[in-house]
Amino acid sequence: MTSTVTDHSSGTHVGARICPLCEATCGLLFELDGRTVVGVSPNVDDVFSAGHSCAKGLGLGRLENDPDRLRTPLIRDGARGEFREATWDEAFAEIGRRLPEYVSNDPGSCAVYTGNPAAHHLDPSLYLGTMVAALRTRNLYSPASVDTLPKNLAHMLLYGTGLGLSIPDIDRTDYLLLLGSNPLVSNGSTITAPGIARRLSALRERGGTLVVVDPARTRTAEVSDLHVAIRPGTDALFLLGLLSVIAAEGLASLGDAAPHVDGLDDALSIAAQFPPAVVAPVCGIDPAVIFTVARGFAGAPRAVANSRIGSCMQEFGTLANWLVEVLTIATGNLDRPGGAMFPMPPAGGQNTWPVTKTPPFTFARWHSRVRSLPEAMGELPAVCFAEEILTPGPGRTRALVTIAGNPARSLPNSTAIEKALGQLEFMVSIDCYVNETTRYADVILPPPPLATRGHYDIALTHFQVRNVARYTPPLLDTSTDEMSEWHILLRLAAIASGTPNRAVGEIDEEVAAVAMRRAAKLAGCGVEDVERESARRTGPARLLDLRLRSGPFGDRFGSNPGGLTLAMLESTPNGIDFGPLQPRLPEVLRTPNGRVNVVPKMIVDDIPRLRASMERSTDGLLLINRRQRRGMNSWLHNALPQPDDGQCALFVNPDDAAVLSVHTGDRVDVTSAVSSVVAEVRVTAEMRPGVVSLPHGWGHDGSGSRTSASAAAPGANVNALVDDVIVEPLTASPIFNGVPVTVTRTR
Ligand SMILES: Nc1nc2c(c(=O)[nH]1)N[C@H]1C(S)=C(S)[C@@H](COP(=O)(O)OP(=O)(O)OC[C@H]3O[C@@H](n4cnc5c(=O)[nH]c(N)nc54)[C@H](O)[C@@H]3O)O[C@H]1N2
Ligand SMILES: Nc1nc2c(c(=O)[nH]1)N[C@H]1C(S)=C(S)[C@@H](COP(=O)(O)OP(=O)(O)OC[C@H]3O[C@@H](n4cnc5c(=O)[nH]c(N)nc54)[C@H](O)[C@@H]3O)O[C@H]1N2
Ligand code: SF4
Ligand SMILES: [Mo]
Repeated sequence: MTSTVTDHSSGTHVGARICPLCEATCGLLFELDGRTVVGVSPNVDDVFSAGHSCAKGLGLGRLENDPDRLRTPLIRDGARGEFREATWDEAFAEIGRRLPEYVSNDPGSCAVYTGNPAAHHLDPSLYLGTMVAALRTRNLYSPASVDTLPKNLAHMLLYGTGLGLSIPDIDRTDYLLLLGSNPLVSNGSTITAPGIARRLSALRERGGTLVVVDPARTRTAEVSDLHVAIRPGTDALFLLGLLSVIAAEGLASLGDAAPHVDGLDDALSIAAQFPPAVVAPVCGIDPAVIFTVARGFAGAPRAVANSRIGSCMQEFGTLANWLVEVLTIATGNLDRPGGAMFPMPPAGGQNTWPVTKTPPFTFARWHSRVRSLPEAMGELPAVCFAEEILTPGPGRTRALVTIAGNPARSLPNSTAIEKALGQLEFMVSIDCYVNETTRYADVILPPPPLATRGHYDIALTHFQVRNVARYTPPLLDTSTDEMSEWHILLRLAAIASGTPNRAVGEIDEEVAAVAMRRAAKLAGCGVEDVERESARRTGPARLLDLRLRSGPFGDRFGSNPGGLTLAMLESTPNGIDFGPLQPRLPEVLRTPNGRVNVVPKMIVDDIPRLRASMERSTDGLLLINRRQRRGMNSWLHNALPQPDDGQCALFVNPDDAAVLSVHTGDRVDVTSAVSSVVAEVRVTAEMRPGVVSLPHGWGHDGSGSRTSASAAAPGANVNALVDDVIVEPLTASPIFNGVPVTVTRTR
């Protein structure tokens, strides 16, 4: 099927659409009958995903057509009143009446929480900043600090930017060491590689090796050559063990990166203090495994290590993520095909923009009010969210705007989060459901149908395993009762600025003027050239066009004929492939001296804490998390059929089940230092002994939500158990992988 066709005979129409749900960014085809999505199929012609998709993407029609989905703004009547449907004008009038106080009288008292889908969509990616500036607040939160922050910090210290991550070149490697990730379920994270299962089988078919380090025998572990069932939270020790072998056996070599790297010997002498015989018992594995992996990794022609959420959101997350890079660097695998490489995001990014002065170190530039926890990349750690609302005093958060987020289920200590949401004086949510979070809002503004939006995943192009540019244009205009998210954000900005009647188009011109000046500078041309070239566009399409044309493949507004423009992508909805990743050292580095310092003091200073942890008792159960194929964090459970009731069960190893005298189907209380939840047991050898697991994003209970299907099978909310006080100290990230718990049969 071609990507954009109109079938006049039946009145239906098919158009290309990049899936906005996960990091794989698959190309799909939407079949529309009028404004209704009647079919979704994989786009076999997409240059990147080549026909890959999954049940979630193919279920987008169900999501769009879910009867529980909001299509009209809602306003809460009175303090504890019910929601009522409202017009857009009424909704903005209510916001206009109540929001400005938190900007003009008490700046900073309105916080903003931006959820995961906002990171995928163009409108919030390009216009959120305008609204935040108008709100005059630094109280910004997002899942970044419950998802990737330890990895971002390690990369910031080593390579100079938090988003410019090194990516495993999985299509060309011979040895992939994967820690704390289950891509056969998640479809990959901080690696954008649609059809990752196929890519991993290709690795093994060409004689390569896949090693999976995970306390659970996941689907990915099942297809690996070696599964290392590590004890949660011990990845840093395991990695030090590998490096100690590499040091002792003289296997280290910087390869072509040598001229740009300092401090490797210091890193290796640290590692030498953690030989396999010392670390293996704490990791709960055989020391021989560490020798095997170290020799295999160092001996492979091309090898790369990669870590994700299991080794980020844990007690030693920053150390572990730093060591992943050190291992890759120490074996000569940084910045070479088959190793760890830096993508070239076509719409530009911190590591493509030229260095004019020392780049800012975007960490700990300010601190939170209550606990003095450090800012990271412009945001406060999400573990501050509840206390900033609940703790009295000047600067208290009194109002909140949420965009595409469900902090009541995504953030640790949900009891405190919900208490805090309940104490807000005013709350606006831009969201398509009344869920565990938005039920506390005073006004809810629904986003328009997917088919009305253009899609280009700006953030994820930083993580692509090939340099690819794809844009799928809107397939429909917004109808009179719908509003695009950029309009919503700019209307909120106008209200927050005290000019509620200002036209959205006027604010957009102001935003674009700044973007045009920047684009002109990047492209090395005059602003008049940029203005002339982008005269016919407005909104997100104009801002994206400016970024593409001034980006690394761009046409520079005419001075690089044949270069990339949005118009080019509009006429090629299957995308343009610029080929495999290319070496980028040293131009990619944004560290103060333009070099890689392998032993950043901030991280190395954390080693004594790691060493001290080795003395602790390893008795007791540790809770970890898992993802599910039909879920996307907390929000697909209502619209997509879920496989079975038991999918939310607490997974327990048979040995532990025997000690606890529990069986599959029993109900148990799972209790942490913070709270307790009830879950059903599933006894399975998937878990290593001493480790139990629950999925996150469940707990669709309590009153006030309007998600009828998921309320019928609510599941247990794992974040009720996760601590927001005991955190990973460098980044203040929650430790949801490795929560000490007790499990007892429910009475
Ligand atoms: N189907 C589906 N896909 C998704 C999502 C979803 O909810 N559902 N969410 C999306 C999002 S937002 C993200 S960020 C990505 C995340 O993508 P991934 O990082 O691949 O996420 P998980 O599948 O949770 O895999 C984490 C793994 O870490 C393991 N683990 C737990 N503790 C430890 C530990 O201490 N050490 C080690 N080595 N491993 C540990 C767990 O057993 C689990 O298998 O997935 C995305 N894709
Ligand atoms: N214990 C534990 N906690 C975790 C994790 C874990 O593994 N374990 N994973 C963490 C991770 S990696 C992440 S990313 C976070 C996710 O944290 P959140 O982003 O807070 O949670 P989501 O469930 O993704 O919520 C998405 C929200 O966006 C709404 N939405 C969907 N599409 C749109 C849209 O187009 N526009 C608007 N305006 N709204 C939309 C949905 O209705 C839903 O309310 O959870 C984190 N929390
Ligand atoms: S793998 Fe991810 S991007 Fe692809 S169809 Fe599924 S949810 Fe969408
Ligand atoms: Mo995430």
